[in-house]
Amino acid sequence: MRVAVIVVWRPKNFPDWTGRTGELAKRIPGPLAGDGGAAPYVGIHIASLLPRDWEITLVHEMVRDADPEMDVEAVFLSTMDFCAPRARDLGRRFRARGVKVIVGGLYPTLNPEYFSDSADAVVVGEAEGVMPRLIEDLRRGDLSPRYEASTLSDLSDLPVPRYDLVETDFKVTMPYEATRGCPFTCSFCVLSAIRVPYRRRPIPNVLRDISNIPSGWDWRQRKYLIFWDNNLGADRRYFRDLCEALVPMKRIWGTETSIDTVTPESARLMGRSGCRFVYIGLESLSQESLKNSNKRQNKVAEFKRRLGYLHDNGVMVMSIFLLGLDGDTPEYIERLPEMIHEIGVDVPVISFAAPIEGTTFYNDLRSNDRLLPGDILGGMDGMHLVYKPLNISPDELEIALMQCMRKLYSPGFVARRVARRLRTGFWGGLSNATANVFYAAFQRSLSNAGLERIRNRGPWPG
Ligand code: B12
Ligand code: SF4
Repeated sequence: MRVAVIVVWRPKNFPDWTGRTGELAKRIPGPLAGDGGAAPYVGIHIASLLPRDWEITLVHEMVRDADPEMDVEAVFLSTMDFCAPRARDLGRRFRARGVKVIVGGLYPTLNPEYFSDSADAVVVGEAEGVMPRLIEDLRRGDLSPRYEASTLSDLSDLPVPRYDLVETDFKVTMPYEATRGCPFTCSFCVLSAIRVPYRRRPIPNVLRDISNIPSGWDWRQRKYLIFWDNNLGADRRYFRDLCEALVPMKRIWGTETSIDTVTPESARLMGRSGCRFVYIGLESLSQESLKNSNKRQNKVAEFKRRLGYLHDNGVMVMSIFLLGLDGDTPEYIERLPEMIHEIGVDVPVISFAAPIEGTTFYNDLRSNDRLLPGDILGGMDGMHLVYKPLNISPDELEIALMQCMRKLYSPGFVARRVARRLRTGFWGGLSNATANVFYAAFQRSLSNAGLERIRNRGPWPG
């Protein structure tokens, strides 16, 4: 059978999610605009669950748009919420040509009805358990409209992902998965809507995947790897064993973990095993906002000390901050760039909190009539304000986000961040400078595009 696995993303020509059609927005560097750094894990994983004798084309829309005219008999679409309108459009266009459409992922799990006229089958929950029956039904031409995983997937025998199908357009790392889920339930996180217990894969299987490098990859793709997990460090013992197992592999790696998992011991092991960058959702420097978001594991007073453990071991920290949480005031937002610098974040990223359907955050906003009326799915990329904030006006908050981005990536702030890391070593300084130069162009272009969009639109439409 000839099929395509498509990881749906913002198509390059989509009108106004980021305003990238505007002149200023065109200056966003290609790899970042298309999120073309590292491939996601989901596409190569879904492809690995399909029969080996099928002819599979893998399309990551981060690097190229899917072609609805492509010559296939079936497509497997994976989508998050803000890409769902695009997934639905693609689904309709494939179906109009008689191509069978199967949709799965985080958003179809939350809202399968959304795809009722754009998919032949919607997969709710994890893929592994339902795939054998789905494949059989597809072969027989008799798909059911809904496939729902009745049990949690067994992660002990996942096949090696189809690394051989990844487009060479991705710039650096290849993705791996060691754990699934997260022990926490932060109110804005999709995992508070889709509750799955925290699970780990056997470490030998993870190492097996890492060693399965197709010939023809360049040295960077062999050397660098990223664990696209939600919270890799959540099980301390497992994390320690994984780090120890990685030491002899001599790789450079990065991951995501929560701040409470960072201790002198874990940071030392991370450094020793080659971890050089970590993505930590600090989310806010207002303890009030963190408390309201049920992110109790994040203690603002500990941030600086814990980030220091990582820096001491050569690990660069990238962190996202959400603007517009319920404890945020204009004074807090005004001070935020300086506070972020003060705690030592190397690469800060700022966005609005996105109220993902089904989360506690979304439900609270909806029941208090604070959501923007109409269809907000397309605006859920963190760059559009889709709800009424509590302690600041929406118009002020929109401008504040753009200004925060500009300030954090002003030459002065970038220079201070790079200089700080240079003092701890040449390589740390160099990678920090590279990341900051990229992100400066990205965040400044996003903020220019956002301001342009707000100017053209006028006051906040809610
Ligand atoms: C890689 C990644 C990205 C990549 C690409 C996204 C993508 N489409 O994969 C990048 C870096 C671009 C990205 C960006 C963002 N991301 Co992201 N990302 C991830 C990450 C780390 C891994 C995704 C992955 O491959 N998972 C592994 C697969 C196996 O899990 P899964 O997707 O749930 O798939 C299972 C099932 O859903 C199902 N399934 C999935 N697809 C399909 C398809 C078919 C056909 C079938 C049958 C089944 C099926 O089967 C799978 C296996 O059982 C996840 C965290 C995580 N570990 O999931 C966050 C995550 C998805 N991201 C998240 C967020 C918040 C974001 C941002 C909004 C952050 C921000 N504010 O900037 C941005 C997007 C905004 C923007 N830039 O415009 C959230 C939730 C997003 C959401 N809206 O639902 C997550 C869950 C992280 C978190 N815990 O907060 N992200
Ligand atoms: S710690 Fe991160 S992954 Fe876990 S629930 Fe909170 S936001 Fe989601």
